[in-house]
Amino acid sequence: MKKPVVPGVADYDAAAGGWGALGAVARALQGQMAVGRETAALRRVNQPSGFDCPGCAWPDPRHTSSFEFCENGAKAVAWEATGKRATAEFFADHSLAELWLWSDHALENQGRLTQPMAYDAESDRYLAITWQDAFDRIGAALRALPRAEMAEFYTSGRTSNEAAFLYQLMVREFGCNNFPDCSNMCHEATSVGLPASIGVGKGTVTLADFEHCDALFSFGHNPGTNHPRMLGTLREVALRGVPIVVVNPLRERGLERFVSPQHPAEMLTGKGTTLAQHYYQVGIGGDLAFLKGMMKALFEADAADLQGGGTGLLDRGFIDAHTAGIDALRADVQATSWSSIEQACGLPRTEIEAATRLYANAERVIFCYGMGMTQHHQGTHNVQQMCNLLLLRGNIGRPGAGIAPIRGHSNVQGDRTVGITEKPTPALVDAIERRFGFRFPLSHGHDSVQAVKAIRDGRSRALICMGGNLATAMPDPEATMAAMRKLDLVVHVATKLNRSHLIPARQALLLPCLGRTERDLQASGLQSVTVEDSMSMVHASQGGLPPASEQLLSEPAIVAGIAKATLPDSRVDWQARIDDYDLIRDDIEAVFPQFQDYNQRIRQPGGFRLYVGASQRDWGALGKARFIVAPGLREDPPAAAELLTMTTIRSHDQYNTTIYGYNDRYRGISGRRDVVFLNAGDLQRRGLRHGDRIDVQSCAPGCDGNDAYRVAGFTAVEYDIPPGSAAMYYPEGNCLVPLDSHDPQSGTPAYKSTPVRITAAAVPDPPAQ
Ligand SMILES: Nc1nc2c(c(=O)[nH]1)N[C@H]1C(S)=C(S)[C@@H](COP(=O)(O)OP(=O)(O)OC[C@H]3O[C@@H](n4cnc5c(=O)[nH]c(N)nc54)[C@H](O)[C@@H]3O)O[C@H]1N2
Ligand SMILES: Nc1nc2c(c(=O)[nH]1)N[C@H]1C(S)=C(S)[C@@H](COP(=O)(O)OP(=O)(O)OC[C@H]3O[C@@H](n4cnc5c(=O)[nH]c(N)nc54)[C@H](O)[C@@H]3O)O[C@H]1N2
Ligand SMILES: [Mo]
Repeated sequence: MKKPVVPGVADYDAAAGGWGALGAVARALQGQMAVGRETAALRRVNQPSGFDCPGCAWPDPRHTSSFEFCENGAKAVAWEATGKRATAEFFADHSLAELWLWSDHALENQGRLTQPMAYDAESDRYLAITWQDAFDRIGAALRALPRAEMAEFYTSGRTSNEAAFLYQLMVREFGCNNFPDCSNMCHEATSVGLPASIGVGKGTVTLADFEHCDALFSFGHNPGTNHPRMLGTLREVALRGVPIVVVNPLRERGLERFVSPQHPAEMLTGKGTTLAQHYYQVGIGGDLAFLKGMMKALFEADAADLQGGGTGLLDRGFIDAHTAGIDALRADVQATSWSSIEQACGLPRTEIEAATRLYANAERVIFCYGMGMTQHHQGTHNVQQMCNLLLLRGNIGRPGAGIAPIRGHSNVQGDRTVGITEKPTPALVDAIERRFGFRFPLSHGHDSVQAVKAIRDGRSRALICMGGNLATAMPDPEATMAAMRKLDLVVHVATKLNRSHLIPARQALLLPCLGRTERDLQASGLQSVTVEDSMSMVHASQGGLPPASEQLLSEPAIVAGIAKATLPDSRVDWQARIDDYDLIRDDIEAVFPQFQDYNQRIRQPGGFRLYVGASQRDWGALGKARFIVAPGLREDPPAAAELLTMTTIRSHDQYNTTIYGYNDRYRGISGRRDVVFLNAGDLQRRGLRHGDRIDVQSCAPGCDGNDAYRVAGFTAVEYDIPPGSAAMYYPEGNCLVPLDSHDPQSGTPAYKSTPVRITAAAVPDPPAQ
């Protein structure tokens, strides 16, 4: 039967990249009224003397000499370097009640914030104030709290090492460890899972390893959209004839075929490079079962090989010398039946065995993964089962092999390295005391979910946000937003207006900061900041554009302003550090010895790599790497037979909660985001057709029947997705996810697996115009 024609929905047949990508960049620049500002900025992105691209955390090649083309990096730069401004006049013209009705796209598209503002309840507007007034108000409100732990300090991962270090220093001197962080919603399962497995919470590979691997597995991430520069690396891997194996419920074009804009021949012919030739469409949340299936197949093939007189498929020398726990793992895997594995992942044993052969036939293997693995109830276990599989063949700690969590925000990893953590170690407490002469409490603070709950329950009364859009990014926006309205103080340090800023507390302040692209001039001259990418490379970033407004302060300067107003007896000379960021780097080096010679080493082009023990088979305090058993096959709430499992994903035209536009080119969607991707059979069984309007009811524990956890009037799109699985965009789908739905180990919200009921829309189609 022919599919009905649905506005804004079509099949996309072309490769990723190519002219489509170039055209999209041109449109993005035009849309931001390019006045030479953005194009000038683009020439400096990821250059040795330029700024770090705020687009993603994929590393730069060593030879950062030529302009590396990336469509979504260009969008991120154009969006920040825009000529548009959200001025005091703009805020005088619009009440918050009115702005609330604007779309997320329209809010940010108003342009850069230009001066500090405070909320005035009487007029329901933000009014301009001076910086000193802003700092004084924050200081007074924080000092008025009965206890330091009644404040929450959020960080979004664009914050530089220097700003993040000063921020945590201020919060610690203030006396608390409440550090909700975007990382808690992102790769926290990595930060909790990897240390228990391999002794360090970071990936073990570098870019050079991609030149030596013999197979590359991609689990649950979409580089064509979210890390487009990675496609260049995948292309080179594919051209070496190395198999790329994808485990993902959706067929993602960016993983299948790529036309490289850096290669004229590909651009002229439009004939791209085939990337993944092996694609395993697991059901959403089926990864744990799939990984256990691969281990089961590997153990079985190993036994057969030994029986046939071979030496086996496991790396026994490595396992004996470097690991503990294989017997328990083997027992668990053997006790798990093939039929239960097949049922839980939705793929037949034969396919799992084929994937295992690809793995076992390769000498050196890299596993890359993203949010499709971490944002589940079993996020931590997913990460650890990938480690198990790698360890079984000695694929950690040697060239061409390893685990590669693909991080999100461009400095989310660095922020954690320099102390943004709600769980401080005694070593950190001691090091801060040695350097600054004060001690802070060891007691654990709040992560993101705990912070929102503390605010909801009135245990926390103040919230400071260093960037981000917490209310929209968190699950359960209703609960989160209602909680935020009850605060005494909320402060947002931001570049652009977003929905979180429209939720005023008793006092609300909106403080505009410099972006990565802009010149940061302080008393000692032009400053650089530093960032750490997904592969633990630390390098400098220096903006070159004139600031969007004369009134902008840098993030470090804003932290220092707040600190001075909050801590009149501070042990830290805040101003000296703002005058010269080298002093902040000296502090970082003193507190975290792995940054030795920090100021020298970041002056080398390309920067330096932080020590990652597991890359050297140094397992740190663990002594040995651990095989870790995950109980069962699925920890996400089971979707009863009549329900589907919903995941939430990024479109090609967004950066998290920043909506650049309404197209999702590689999935064939244009001009809209109100869609739900569904399997043809699932549509049919519900008497629905491609293009029908539908309602989505969350059936997570406690949500069924509650309208707050419901999305109404979206459009069904028949898509190549396994039966039982469904997908919609983030943040539109966030209201389906209750606050309690998270990985119990890491607290990562389970954004990627909510049981839902899909029905024809209760409210009929709007009448035709
Ligand atoms: N342009 C752009 N770049 C970005 C971002 C952005 O929004 N826009 N965001 C940044 C951030 S903060 C992050 S964390 C990264 C995110 O980058 P990704 O990790 O790629 O993020 P997502 O789009 O959420 O989706 C991940 C993939 O997981 C798959 N998936 C969904 N559920 C499952 C599942 O149960 N199992 C498996 N195996 N796969 C599943 C989806 O089909 C999708 O292909 O990108 C960063 N870079
Ligand atoms: N349903 C669902 N929800 C999710 C996810 C998902 O996959 N599905 N993914 C989660 C993930 S991985 C993440 S990381 C979070 C993201 O959560 P956040 O990091 O909180 O959100 P962003 O959308 O990245 O924040 C955008 C805002 O950051 C501000 N900003 C931009 N640049 C700068 C800067 O240089 N400095 C400062 N101070 N501010 C700046 C701008 O004001 C902009 O409006 O969302 C999470 N939420
Ligand atoms: Mo993220």
